Amino acid sequence: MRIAFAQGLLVRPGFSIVALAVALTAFACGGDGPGPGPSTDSPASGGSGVGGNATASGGGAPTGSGGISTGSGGNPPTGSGASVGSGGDPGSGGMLGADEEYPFPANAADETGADLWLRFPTLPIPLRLAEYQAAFTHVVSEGASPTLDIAETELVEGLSGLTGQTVAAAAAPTGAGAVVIGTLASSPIVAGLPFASELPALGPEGYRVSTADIGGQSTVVVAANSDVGVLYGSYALLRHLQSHSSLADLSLTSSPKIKMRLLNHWDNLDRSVERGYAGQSLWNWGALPGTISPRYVEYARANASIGINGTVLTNVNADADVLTASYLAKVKALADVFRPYGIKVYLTARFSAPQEIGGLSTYQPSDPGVQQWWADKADEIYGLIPDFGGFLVKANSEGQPGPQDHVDGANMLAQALEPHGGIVMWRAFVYAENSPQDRIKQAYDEFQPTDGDYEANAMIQVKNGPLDFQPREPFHPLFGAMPETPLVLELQVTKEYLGQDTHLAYLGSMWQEILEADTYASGAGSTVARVVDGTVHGYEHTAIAGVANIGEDVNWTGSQFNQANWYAFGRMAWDPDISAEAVAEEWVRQTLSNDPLVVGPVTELMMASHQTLVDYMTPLGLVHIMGTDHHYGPAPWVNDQSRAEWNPFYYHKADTQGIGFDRTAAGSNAVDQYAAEVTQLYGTRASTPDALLLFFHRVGWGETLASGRSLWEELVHRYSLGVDGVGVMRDAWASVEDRVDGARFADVAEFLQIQHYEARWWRDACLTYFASVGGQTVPSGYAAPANNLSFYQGLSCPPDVKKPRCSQINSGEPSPAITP
Ligand code: GCW
Repeated sequence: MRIAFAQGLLVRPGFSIVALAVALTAFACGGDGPGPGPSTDSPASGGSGVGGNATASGGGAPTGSGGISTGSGGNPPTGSGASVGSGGDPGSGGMLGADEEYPFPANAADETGADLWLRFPTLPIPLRLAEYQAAFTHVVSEGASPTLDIAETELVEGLSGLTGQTVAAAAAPTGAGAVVIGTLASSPIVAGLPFASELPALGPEGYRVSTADIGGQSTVVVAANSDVGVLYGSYALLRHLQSHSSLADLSLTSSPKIKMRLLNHWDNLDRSVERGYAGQSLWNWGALPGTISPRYVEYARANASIGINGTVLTNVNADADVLTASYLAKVKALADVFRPYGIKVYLTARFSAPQEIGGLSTYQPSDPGVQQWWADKADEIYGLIPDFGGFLVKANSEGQPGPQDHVDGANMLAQALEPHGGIVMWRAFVYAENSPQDRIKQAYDEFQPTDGDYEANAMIQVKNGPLDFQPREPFHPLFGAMPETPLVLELQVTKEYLGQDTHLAYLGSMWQEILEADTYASGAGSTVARVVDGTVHGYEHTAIAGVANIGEDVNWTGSQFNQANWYAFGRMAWDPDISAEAVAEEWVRQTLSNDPLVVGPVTELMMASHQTLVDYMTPLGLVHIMGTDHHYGPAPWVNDQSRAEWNPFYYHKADTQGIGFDRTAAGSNAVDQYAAEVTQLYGTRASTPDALLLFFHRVGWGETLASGRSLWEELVHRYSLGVDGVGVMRDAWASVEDRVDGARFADVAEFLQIQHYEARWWRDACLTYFASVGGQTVPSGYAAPANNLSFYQGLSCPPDVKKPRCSQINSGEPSPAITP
């Protein structure tokens, strides 16, 4: 147990110091890995974690994404310079951090966040600084290409910043302090390294960064098989140094486990962004191709630094115009900017384009004219962009046009792209307009029977869960169910249902839950990660996509902490086995500070944040109870939408008896879409983790849960934990005041204040509603809701995206919700 960040804590009025100390103690422990049981009382507990391998042996032991531990445990920070090191980055090797005392930063200059994690301030700790100054004096790039030039420039600038001395490019190593970069083919020095014969096994994008004796001098070498591998290795070296890590035994060796690591922009041609909360689209179509914004380069650079190697520029709710000649010239201009960073461009293909912009009378794939139109279009695109990645398609879904048959549609596009090496990614996000079938079953029912019917360069893109990017869902049953068809895992980086720009929710822990979930497709251990990286079924093509949260805002993502989700997506796409916590710590070190009194509390608050949000929004497996259309605030009562499955009521069905959606054999039997082990786990009330309880089961208000509380009491408890959890996050953030710059500190503090009010809004709106339909009252020991149900039902705050959206609920003290 460590309570390091309690020091210097700012305690808000109305929040008792005893409660705070208890909360912080709970917050700082729980780092022993998998939590044994389903529920604890700490706001930050991992008790509700679903746990990737919870299905193993039927025990349902939650892995507890919220169970947090920063540091190796043996080195409690005392404020006098102890290090907070994680177990290290499996992809980069070595412990992060330094053991020196960090000085209190005197008036850190205000930052906007525009630099993201690519910040290179001179080290404030003298021993490590001296180590770096001796190790890095010049950069030698053996070989010449736009990509190697970028790597060289990044190292020259990054190393100059970190060392506070001029590190220059040089033609050859001269004396001590050279960094040599190159490929086996471009660099005689690399080709002559003792480990040169091991490099080919690292593949086209892998790298090895280590120290070698060159001409009698110990030299850092960044070696790879391709120029982009050198670029990735250069960023890995900088990341290591930005974390103030030792150069002793330097060895950073890594190759990506997933081949295509893509951002999906839902950006429209008018520069609006669907589910975007960071301003307008970066792509200034009106000014392209003539004007290249410097931000295109910055964007490419940020993506390359975390291993993203492709970007779908346009919304899946597609506009055919992007396929016209004038837009393709603009797309080419972007592709030219991104290429040296190893990033390929993809487009969304509107299925009716042959009719809309091609003048044909139909767009059905059986028509030879339509087939020819797409083949010609592919030729035209590749004539401009020889390394074009391919098409992403949303068809027959939410009003988008499509073929009569998914297989015919996907295969027609695949055939058009095939001669050029392109890929089609066909989305499985479909649900019928008028179907009595449980919505979450429909994608599986439609796609699973088509397994094996697709061309080799067609992939099916599947959201992480069967519903729609909820704060928590089980994994999608298509994972593991399509052995002959490569599946793309689609994650949503933009937090459509998770507080959007304003609420702090680190998604790494949620993604880790999904990636670790066991499909049992080929026995135990067939996790979603192993399906997606091709191990389980031997997929030739492998891909992962993240719906981008990026826009024109100065800080790129609408909030400082949403940057961490972009970062985590890239790092986990490269290595789906990396721990979310290691990624969070890396991000904090690069973005905020290496001071243990920042790294510890901020990493911990990030790791607690997702579970906290789930608790105050949708605990115990509730889903989709957000306001209609904007999906921002609570609206569990809505039941007047034209399509049944657009109503929150559809998902919880609360009445006088109980709450929850029965998806067992007695209900919709959605559980049957999983492998037998998972069907058994989730189909059985007793083995279903509380975290997914109401997703799979209908439960009576008075039924007792593992905690010993009734369902109603547990609901009250979870909602209350969530509110108080935000209070703990605020206190953790308050503890870093003056240790990070004032501007970013204030940005985050302000959003956390809003989040605290809005967590209470969620709690009180949901509890007053469920209490009214269920005939329940809030038990003693918990704060009474601030207002009555009609107050909450009468609010109409969003979709106004100015902050705060809902000033009516911003008053008083939201905590404690669990009263002393
Ligand atoms: O979650 C829903 C969103 C839509 C989105 C759709 C999809 C692009 O609310 O805005 O449309 O998912 O993924 O296609």
